[in-house]
Amino acid sequence: MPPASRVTILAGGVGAARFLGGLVRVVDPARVTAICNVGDDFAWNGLHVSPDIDTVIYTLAGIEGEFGWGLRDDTRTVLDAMEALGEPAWFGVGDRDLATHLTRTARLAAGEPLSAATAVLASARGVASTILPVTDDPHPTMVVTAEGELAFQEYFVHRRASDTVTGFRFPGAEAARPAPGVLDAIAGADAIVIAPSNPFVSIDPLLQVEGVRAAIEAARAPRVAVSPIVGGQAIKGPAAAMLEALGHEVSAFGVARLYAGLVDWYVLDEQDAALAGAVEALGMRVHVTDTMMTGPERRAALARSVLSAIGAIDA
Ligand code: FO1
Repeated sequence: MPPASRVTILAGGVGAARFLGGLVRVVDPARVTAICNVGDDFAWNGLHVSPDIDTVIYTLAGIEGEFGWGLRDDTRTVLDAMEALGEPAWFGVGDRDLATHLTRTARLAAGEPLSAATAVLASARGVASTILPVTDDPHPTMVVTAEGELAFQEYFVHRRASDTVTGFRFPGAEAARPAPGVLDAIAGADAIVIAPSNPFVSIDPLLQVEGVRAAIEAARAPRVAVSPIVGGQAIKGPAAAMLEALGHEVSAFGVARLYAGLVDWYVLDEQDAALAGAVEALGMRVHVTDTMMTGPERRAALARSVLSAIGAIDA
């Protein structure tokens, strides 16, 4: 690829982190910018936890936990001790992960914006890519369910995504401004990738921040989305259940419809090759490839395949 190529990726949780892990094996990591969702952020015992940012940093540093989040081989001495004190322990913060949350919270308390604290944490882990929160402002995702409105981690971790979802609310969206570097990373990119992330709770919160959707629409670079749904099922998480509950087709096509007008290309897994015509009819070009990211080689192969399809690297 030309040495100057810059790739900007809209990132949610584990799926995005895995794609990024492959991406930095095929392009210069320093030319990669991840714009991360902060809708999952929450206060854990007074500490500011940014799960999607940390998942991306840990994965790029090669130290992510066995389920894709948290730190590998982390211990839970503090969590166990808190549980013994009668405190809730449904959110599994490990001992070494705690260091990240303490550092972030201290920096925020000292007046640094989240983007600055994130840069410090990424650099300390040896991550050469630019990791940006989409906004420095509070921008939580609220999940609307039959049981009422739930903060994202309450819905996802505490209640194990068991409630039927009827919608989402982003109470911070109107006031949220893009973090420094976000709009430039979109405007200056040579390729823009929407990661195989949940369209409702990972990608939509990014698009809700003022100027982000417009910047993508105006971008000169090819824009590509990778389907997070394969064979009618989410690779990870509640995306398929959300599609169904909200009345969308539970398929890669159902997600493609949400991105119509926003991307030039859509990437389908080989299992979903039969959907290519329907997706093309939405006005997107289709690339069919193996999107299962079960190891470092397959992740790199997917990134290479996607970037070469859209002409951002030589095949
Ligand atoms: N996900 C879980 O399913 N259970 C947990 O106990 C949990 C703890 C946790 C701690 C730190 C962190 O950065 C992420 C954590 N996650 C956990 C993942 C988190 O809920 C993410 O929001 C989701 O993976 C969606 O991206």
